[in-house]
Amino acid sequence: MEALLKGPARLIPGDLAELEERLVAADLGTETARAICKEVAEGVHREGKADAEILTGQLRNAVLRRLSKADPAWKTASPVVILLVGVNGAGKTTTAGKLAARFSMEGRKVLLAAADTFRAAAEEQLTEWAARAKVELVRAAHGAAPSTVVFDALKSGLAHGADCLVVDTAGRLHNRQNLMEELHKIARVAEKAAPGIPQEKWLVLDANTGQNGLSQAREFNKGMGLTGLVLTKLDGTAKGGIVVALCEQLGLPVRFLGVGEGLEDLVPFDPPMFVEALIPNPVVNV
Ligand SMILES: Nc1nc2c(ncn2[C@@H]2O[C@H](COP(=O)(O)OP(=O)(O)OP(=O)(O)O)[C@@H](O)[C@H]2O)c(=O)[nH]1
Ligand SMILES: [Mg+2]
Repeated sequence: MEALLKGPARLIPGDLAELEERLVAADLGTETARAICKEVAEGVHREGKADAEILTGQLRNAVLRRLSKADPAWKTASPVVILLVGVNGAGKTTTAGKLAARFSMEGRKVLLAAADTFRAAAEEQLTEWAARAKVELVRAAHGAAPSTVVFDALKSGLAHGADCLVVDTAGRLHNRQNLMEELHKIARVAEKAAPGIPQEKWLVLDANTGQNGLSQAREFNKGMGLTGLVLTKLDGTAKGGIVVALCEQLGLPVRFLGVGEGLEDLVPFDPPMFVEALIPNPVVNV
């Protein structure tokens, strides 16, 4: 912010252009970046002056306003079923393991369902996560229909008092009709086992995907009606701004952020904390 401000007490068009450039570089997308800059300029105008602190404050407010409010209803549903979907390698299996560990620590009886029956290695991977998270796992014979695994998991899980089912699915491209249909089938079959299930359909997105993540989210949302997002690999990118663009353009709540490969590297999305991390305090020269 200090570096951005050329004049000591006011914001000039050059400053705004540079701010916009930086927001775009942080992956907020041109549309969102432009709208935020406009709001910041108006805010600074209202304040009557522009120093780094005022600018930071205005910028934080403009971003915070765009971050969707999380709706905590899913936390209290019992049993709650969470379906994790997304493109290949986004971090679904890792997130399923981390979620299972977290929910189990919170005192829930968690069951993991290996509905990625496409690759044998996928079930192995989830089996390892189940062991790490110390939760039960339901898997089927390799090649079984994913919906069968979910149905079995629901039947046996509910019979044994599980109250939280996390479903890992195979990676798929949002434009593959038959693969999207498979997700519908999982949801339909689940609903047969217990009405109103699955309550949650979360798209797992690699934060490094950049603006392409937006179109992925749009397509998945159109195809199956998402209820939330999980952004992964935020530990390896300085481009967390994609979260802002996603919230603004899709209006979907971000549920969790993946910040590493370990069991505990998953944090609930907290808008004010996120904004502080995205826009740090200005350096005060003494
Ligand atoms: N640094 C970092 N790596 C992550 C994170 N989440 C997942 N990964 C890594 O990303 C890679 C892919 O993760 P998976 O969980 O296998 O992804 P997936 O979506 O299940 O992949 P497919 O099942 O093949 O579609 C693995 O090497 C993970 O360790 C994260 O938050 N941070
Ligand atoms: Mg996987």
